[in-house]
Amino acid sequence: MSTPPHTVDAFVEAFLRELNVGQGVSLARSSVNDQALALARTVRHHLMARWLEAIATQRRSPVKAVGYLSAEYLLGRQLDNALLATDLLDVVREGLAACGLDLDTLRDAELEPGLGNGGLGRLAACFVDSLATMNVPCIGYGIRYEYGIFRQTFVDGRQVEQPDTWLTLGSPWEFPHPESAQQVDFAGYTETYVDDDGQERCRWVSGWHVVGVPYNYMVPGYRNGRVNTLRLWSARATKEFDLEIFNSGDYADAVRARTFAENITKVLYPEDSTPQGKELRLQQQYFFVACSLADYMFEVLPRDFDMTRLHERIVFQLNDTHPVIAVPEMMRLLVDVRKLSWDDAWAVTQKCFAYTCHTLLPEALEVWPVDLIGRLLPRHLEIIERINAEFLAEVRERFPGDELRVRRMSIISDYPERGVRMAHLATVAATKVNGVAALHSELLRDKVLPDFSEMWPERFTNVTNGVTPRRFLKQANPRLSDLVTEAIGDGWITDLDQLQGLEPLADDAEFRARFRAVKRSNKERLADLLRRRDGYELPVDSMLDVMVKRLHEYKRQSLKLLHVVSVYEQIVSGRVDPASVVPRTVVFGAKAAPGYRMAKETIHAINCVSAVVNDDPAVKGVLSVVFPSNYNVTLAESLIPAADLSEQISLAGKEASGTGNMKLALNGALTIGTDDGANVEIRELVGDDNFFLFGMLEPEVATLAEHYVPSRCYEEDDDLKRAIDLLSSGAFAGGDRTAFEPLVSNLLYEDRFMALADYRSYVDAQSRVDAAYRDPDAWARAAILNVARCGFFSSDRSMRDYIDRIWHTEPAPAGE
Ligand code: 26Y
Repeated sequence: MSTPPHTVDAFVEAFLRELNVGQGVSLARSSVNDQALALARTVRHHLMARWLEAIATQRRSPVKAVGYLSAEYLLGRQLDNALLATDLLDVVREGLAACGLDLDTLRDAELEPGLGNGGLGRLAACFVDSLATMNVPCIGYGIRYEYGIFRQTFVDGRQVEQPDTWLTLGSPWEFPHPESAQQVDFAGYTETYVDDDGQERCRWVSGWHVVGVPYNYMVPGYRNGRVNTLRLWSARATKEFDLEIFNSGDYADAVRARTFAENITKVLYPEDSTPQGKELRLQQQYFFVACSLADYMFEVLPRDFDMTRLHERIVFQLNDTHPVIAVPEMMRLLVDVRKLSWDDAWAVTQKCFAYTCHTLLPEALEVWPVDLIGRLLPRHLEIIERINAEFLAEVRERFPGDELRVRRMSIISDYPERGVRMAHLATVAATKVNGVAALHSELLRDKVLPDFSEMWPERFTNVTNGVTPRRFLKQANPRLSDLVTEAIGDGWITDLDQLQGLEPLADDAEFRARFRAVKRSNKERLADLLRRRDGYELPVDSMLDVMVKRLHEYKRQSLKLLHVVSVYEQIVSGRVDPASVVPRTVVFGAKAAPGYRMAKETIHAINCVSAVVNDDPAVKGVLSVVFPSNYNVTLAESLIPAADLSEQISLAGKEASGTGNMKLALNGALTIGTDDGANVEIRELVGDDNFFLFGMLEPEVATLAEHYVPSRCYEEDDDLKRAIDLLSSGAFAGGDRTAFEPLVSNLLYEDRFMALADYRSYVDAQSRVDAAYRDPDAWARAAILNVARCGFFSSDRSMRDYIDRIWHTEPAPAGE
């Protein structure tokens, strides 16, 4: 199969054929959805030949591949990415115009696959993009949720969740492969038996099973001829089950069982920090991991492959603890199915996994009740118990007589109930354990897993996160991309360090003027979008102050809100002359986990404040607050290029890395931030003069935590007191003094994440921001330096780090 020609005529012909033959409509009668689907299918043709070639080459002359195991991939829209990778943008735009159609309209018809919650899922998407661009063989394995992250709407300022029905209008980017389905067993019991060689072995007699059908997605490299595969699994009832439907009298019961099977991949859990220990989530985790390992070990590899050499052909990266059940599953496949000895199996298994931790919050570490694992995966529990017994023997040998340490390190905890600590299991099995930013990796070593790092110091490492410059600069910010390319050529797209070439231009007045014009036009583009989408009037002349990320107490959206209320209060109380204030538009974008009460209260408070502030003539032209609903990748792509100020204000020591901080800096926003996560590295690179640092450092946080009394901050700071009093006064809630009571008492009497302690330092830093913004030319200079110095945050660099220090894989040109 050869690549179709890149001409407008050839495109039009192919597109009309897809419309007629694929969608079954004429151009004249076609809907926008018909046109969008036909367009997607036309574009994907251009990737097919390369895709098949990459698969064939890997089969012919296999090199070690990466198996990225992630329960989430927050992909974002596919069309633009495919147009970029194939360099078809101009041809398609012109071809569609010749058919009387508009590319932007069709683009907007695509519903993004939101198969992730936030940072971790988007990181996985950036990583597979980079690996394809770097020509590294990789299969991304995950779950094809029928409903992705919920669609957020606001009703009376409160978040209301709606199901994300992303598949209903058709999904042209996926290829189902029912013939490659895998069976996945659950429940039942285990028994021992003696095999033909007289060996005692274990057999798992399962209670029920489902099948996993793979759906393949193309992951195109950037104009390099490689297309990797993302394989997402969907659960179905089995064939036997279909027969049972005919044979059994109880048809309705049988159909219910079918629904039960398909429930496993029905919906993405919208929590992203506190695991609920839900059985269905464990089913999801085991389901996708079992499908993926069997797929790689028994389908991708030749049937007779010598499994003692498995690590020469694959390394599985565990994206947080969600896929860690893969460890006992690999042991089961090797020992029970492939009949390796326990020791041989453990030796390979230990070489096949590496583990990335994405958190520092103790409550975010997954612990599965032993009872639940025993009931759902009885054989896996036995395997985990044996791994643990052997591991603890090793601990006792290293640290004789230290039973407290043994208790701390055990994979199985006793309290509050018996549970399997998935982070411990991952650490025991992995060749490497990494955090996602320098500070995080240090804290991971010293505070989260100190006993493990003492035992195996060489196992711990850091890989600072990154973001793909293709989607988040080239595609999202075409104007800035063009300006950059005009100045330094287009090598930066695959070698982001080249942005350093912009440094001298920060001192070039004409370049600064053009940079400012780009920002301005990005704001206009955003204003158009928000007008259509949410009915907001975005003041394009004001500073765009952006805080976009999941809603979490540790991220401290409430601190940003206190700043907004303070500015408002100072103006309406007459203490500050509005004419002296730098005009600002504060943009929030955030989803809250549906069961996270305080997060939802914060959303409500932001919306209420926004309604009053935006309607008050006293602050008109000076302060406004916009909170577009349903922040997602698509919205991020419009918002980030328009931002002037990036809010990265988590309590020091709580944000593992952050990646929005990188995207914003790369698009020329200056950061106001704490010394947390990757902010630390951003500040080191861009320089103190081009970053607004505030707040306690992590060690100060740890000290203050011992005697913190938030109400004292309130008593001692008049501005803070006025802001909180105004919030409590009913002024933002039609006179209702109780409206924000939960939020306010939480801040005054608990404030787990010390927003009040950092308030003074934060508002002072905001005054420095205002002062800097008053000099637009100096601001532009600092913004350009941010762009020039953020090349390090390319996910290509992250992948290089994983390749060199963890995976030891090699790039392999596809199609040779
Ligand atoms: C177990 C379940 C409740 C769960 C589901 C999703 C737990 C966590 C998550 C997602 C976590 C996440 O997105 N973490 C973020 O990962 C980013 C990529 O490494 C980091 O930049 C960010 O700091 C971290 O919060």
